[in-house]
Amino acid sequence: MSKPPSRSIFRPSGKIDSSILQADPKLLYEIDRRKVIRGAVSLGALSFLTGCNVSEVDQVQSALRAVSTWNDLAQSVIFRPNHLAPTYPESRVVKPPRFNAHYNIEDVQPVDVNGWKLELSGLIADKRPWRASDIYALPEQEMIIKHICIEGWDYIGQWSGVNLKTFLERIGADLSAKYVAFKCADDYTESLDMASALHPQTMLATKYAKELMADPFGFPLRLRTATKIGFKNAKWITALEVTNNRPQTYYEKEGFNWFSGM
Ligand SMILES: Nc1nc2c(c(=O)[nH]1)N[C@H]1C(S)=C(S)[C@@H](COP(=O)(O)O)O[C@H]1N2
Ligand SMILES: [Mo]
Repeated sequence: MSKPPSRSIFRPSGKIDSSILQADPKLLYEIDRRKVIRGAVSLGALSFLTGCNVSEVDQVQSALRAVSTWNDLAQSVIFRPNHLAPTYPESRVVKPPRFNAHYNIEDVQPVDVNGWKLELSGLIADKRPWRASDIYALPEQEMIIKHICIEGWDYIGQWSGVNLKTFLERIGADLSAKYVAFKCADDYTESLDMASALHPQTMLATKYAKELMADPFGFPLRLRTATKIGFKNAKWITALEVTNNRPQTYYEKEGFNWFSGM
């Protein structure tokens, strides 16, 4: 057996050198970000850890994918349910928010609030759908938090809306279920583990900087959580399901880690 070169898989900057492995950049990003194998990991060590020949890209990719799945479990184990993420002063709020979606802002389909409903399904006692006006009447919380997108940008935003735990209690959701899943007015889907859904800084947001949220930012209802990376924050929500069998999410199908805590 030829000995793999002892070059580090990390660049001097500490980032994984994806050119070495030619593996799926999203998986490498994920593993790098979560620092799962941070340290002086060499190609030799990687072949030892994964049990595969690092020159076989497919083998390395499937091993890394297994790391990402394992990472969901590890992240959920280390998640601290009442540990608060940093908040910021109002002077740092970016107005308007920075837009992102997996398509351009010109292609956002405006939501007609009169026809809009939040549909409920799954392990919920009261599945009556909600109109926006009824959601606006719920008690509000406000938080000024940082949104971090995996594309490498961030902004500080000021969000208000009903705390998700308060809402789940109100509809009689089974809080011992594993997941809360969302469908959106576009083709987007997302879901949260229940512990993150019940976190004090997770809300169904309706306002940005104290004003009703504008169309590109998720009008009339979006998720805002301080404990997850940008893409977990589903915009233009139309349906909420409480379930033990979560459907695959949009970015998960694209190869990103599902838990994506921060
Ligand atoms: N419905 C829907 N929600 C979505 C997306 C999307 O394409 N569709 N993009 C996600 C991504 S990748 C990011 S970074 C944030 C962007 O939120 P913002 O417009 O407030 O910056 O929305 C997330 N939620
Ligand atoms: Mo994102």
